[in-house]
Amino acid sequence: MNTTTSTQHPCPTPISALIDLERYPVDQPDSARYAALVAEARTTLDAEGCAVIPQLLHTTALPIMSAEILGIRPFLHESKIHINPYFSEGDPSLPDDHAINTFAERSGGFIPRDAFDATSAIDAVYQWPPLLAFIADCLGLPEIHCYADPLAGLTINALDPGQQFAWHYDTNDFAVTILVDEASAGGLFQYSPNIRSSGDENFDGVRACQDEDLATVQTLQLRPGDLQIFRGRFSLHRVTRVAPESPPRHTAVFAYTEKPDVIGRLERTKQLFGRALPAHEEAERSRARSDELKD
Ligand SMILES: O=C(O)CCC(=O)C(=O)O
Ligand SMILES: [Fe+2]
Repeated sequence: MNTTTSTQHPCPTPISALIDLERYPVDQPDSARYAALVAEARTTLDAEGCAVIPQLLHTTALPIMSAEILGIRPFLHESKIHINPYFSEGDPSLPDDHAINTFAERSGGFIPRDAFDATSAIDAVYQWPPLLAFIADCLGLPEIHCYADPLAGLTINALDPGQQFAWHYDTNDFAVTILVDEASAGGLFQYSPNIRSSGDENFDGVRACQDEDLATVQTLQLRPGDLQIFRGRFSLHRVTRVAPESPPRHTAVFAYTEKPDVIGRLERTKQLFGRALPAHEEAERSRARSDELKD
């Protein structure tokens, strides 16, 4: 595939210096190595709802991206709230100890899409067409698109020392994440693979996780530069509390959708970013949901 076309990203660092294309020839879909990578990712996605491409990024990309995040940290929207896994209100008609009525701390923040500079190296990786095609192949999808949401499409998830992201589901069917800055202690990504399905919320299984019964839970050993493909709509997950002595943990969250021009929910956007844009209000009015899940 020709990657030096007119659609080239304005990032001054070439993609070959950001992604380790020798180890991961994501721009050579006809190569045997590409086929092997896709087959391996599909196997672990099917079995566990999660695939990790270790060290997809060149180590030289990490200081560039860390510096970029520091530069846009003033745009961080921080909050400390108590959430249930569905980001919803409690339900007084259900018992107090029901999963829906069980809230835990979600502290931390997001740096929104509109904070990124046009020349961003993180954005260059997020938008690189061969990477999108590779991720779609891993997921068994014909194609994926950058999430058109003007705040949530590309975000940095920041967890400062003492912060945690409690058990929750994502609203996207899958999420793609790159750990950029790791915590020195705590800040572990944990998940319960496919704990719910579109027909079964499995509230008892969720409640067990909330009670720290981790029998169904896996802990990922992620390193900076690893790409994670994750089915977060069906797999309950969290990031454990970052230790007080740790540096902040930063992940780049690459949101993609199967269809183009998708925009996030109005209330959830306000909850996550403290604001919404007119595009969100407009989309809310014309929305027809494709499933009945609880967020
Ligand atoms: O920071 C991460 O590793 C992922 C956090 C997460 O679950 C999310 O942003 O929805
Ligand atoms: Fe999540």
